[in-house]
Amino acid sequence: MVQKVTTICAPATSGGGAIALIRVSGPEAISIVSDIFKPTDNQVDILNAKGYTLYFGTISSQEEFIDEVLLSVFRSPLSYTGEEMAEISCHASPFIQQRIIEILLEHGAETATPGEFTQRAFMNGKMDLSQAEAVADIIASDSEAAHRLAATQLRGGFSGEIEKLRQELLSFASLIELELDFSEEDVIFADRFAMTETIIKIKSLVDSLASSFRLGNAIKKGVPVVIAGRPNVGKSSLLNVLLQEERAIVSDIPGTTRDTIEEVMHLGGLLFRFIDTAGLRDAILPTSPQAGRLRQPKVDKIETKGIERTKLKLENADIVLAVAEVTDSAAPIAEFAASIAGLTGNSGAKVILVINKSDLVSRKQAGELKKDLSALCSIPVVFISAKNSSGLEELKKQLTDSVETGRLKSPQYIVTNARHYEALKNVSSSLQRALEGFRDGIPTVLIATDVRQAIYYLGLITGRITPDDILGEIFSKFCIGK
Ligand SMILES: Nc1nc2c(ncn2[C@@H]2O[C@H](COP(=O)(O)OP(=O)(O)OP(=O)(O)O)[C@@H](O)[C@H]2O)c(=O)[nH]1
Ligand SMILES: [Mg+2]
Repeated sequence: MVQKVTTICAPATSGGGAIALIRVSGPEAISIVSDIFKPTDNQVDILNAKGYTLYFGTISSQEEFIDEVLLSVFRSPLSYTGEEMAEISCHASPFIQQRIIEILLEHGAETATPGEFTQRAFMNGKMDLSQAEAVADIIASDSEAAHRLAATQLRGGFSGEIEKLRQELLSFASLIELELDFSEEDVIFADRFAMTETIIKIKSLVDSLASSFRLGNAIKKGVPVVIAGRPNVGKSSLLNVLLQEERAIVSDIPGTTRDTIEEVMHLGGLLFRFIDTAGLRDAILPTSPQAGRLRQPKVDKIETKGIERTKLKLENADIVLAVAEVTDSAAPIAEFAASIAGLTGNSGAKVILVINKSDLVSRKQAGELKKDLSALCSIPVVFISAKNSSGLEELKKQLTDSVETGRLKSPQYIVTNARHYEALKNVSSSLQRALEGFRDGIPTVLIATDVRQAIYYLGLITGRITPDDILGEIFSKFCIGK
């Protein structure tokens, strides 16, 4: 039985402002709205209004005047959802909005579920799945880079790339399927060498897309920057001076910060997520010869937990600011930086060595330390004073330079969505199996299964899973004559 399509309504704007928008979509949208809306111009007939027209009038319920509003009419299929639609712009009083929704419900509309307008737009072919997902991303985008990625996806840039790959694999699969159809005659349509080449090419594109997820995700949620170092070196002071607010407690007692503290900040059109951590003691940085040099009060249970969290954050960091003090000498600082890099696991995080408290030494001393450090370690070194706010511009530059912004020039090749990432990984492993199949001389029918799997996973991204596609390809390209 075909389910009856309902007419849905919901406010499209969130609280605040002067004007609010209420959306109505579905087969009865115009007739329901015409029941409750009285145009100021009494010549106007809303029931027969054309699409893309706008009317001024009032909304009332029986004798109760609710509001003066503007009514926009959209006719199917030229609307956001593809259905008949009306949009009511009313005054933004929560009471007015609530009353209008109630009246719409009394006249036969139903309340929309979250995302239902966009879901209908997808169902009616107004956009594919990845574009529908981008609608949510563009609403949530809060930095220039996140907006650019969501906007590209919304306009179909990413879907376009996926669709190209899918089409290539479809042609490929159709050749293999043809061979299977003609298996008794033992014909070979597809050149094995060319096929392997194509699969290698597609797989490397898919892998490159999947590898962009780290950047895409960081841009969407904020690039995680972990501030780590021994107790008392000024990690919390650095967080505060970057944020320009007293966010974390600072004191001269080592072990002040127990928990991790996260705050976001925009730099150069990117969102960064700074994570201040509990200081790491020598037990965790075993290579340091400095043990015993610092005042080391007994580490309690809470601090131990904090340190565990620091380690966890280090494993998931994109960038680590390894903070040390200017009064230390070059060798132990370099060893400390190496230990921090070791704690980042296999995450491939970029480590920037930050030498704090540069106000405590002369320029000459700082210069010498810098020279010694550059001989000992190859990571970038920035001298700052959290106390005097000096060196911060250089640090910010290092931070933005650490993000592969070059990749942002081709936003259609950046994956921001975990679902897409999972699908791409599945595409890659299916293609890997197909390649191994060719290499090991596996029967074509099994290789075809792997290729079909890859097509299926690519189709999951854009929402175009249609096994009939393969047949369509065969008949459109080959005139077999029967
Ligand atoms: N002279 C000088 N002192 C600083 C600077 N930055 C921080 N301090 C001082 O160093 C001490 C420790 O600072 P915090 O920011 O609490 O250090 P932390 O690394 O967060 O310490 P824990 O949370 O205990 O690991 C405080 O007394 C700060 O005032 C600086 O640039 N110059
Ligand atoms: Mg601290």
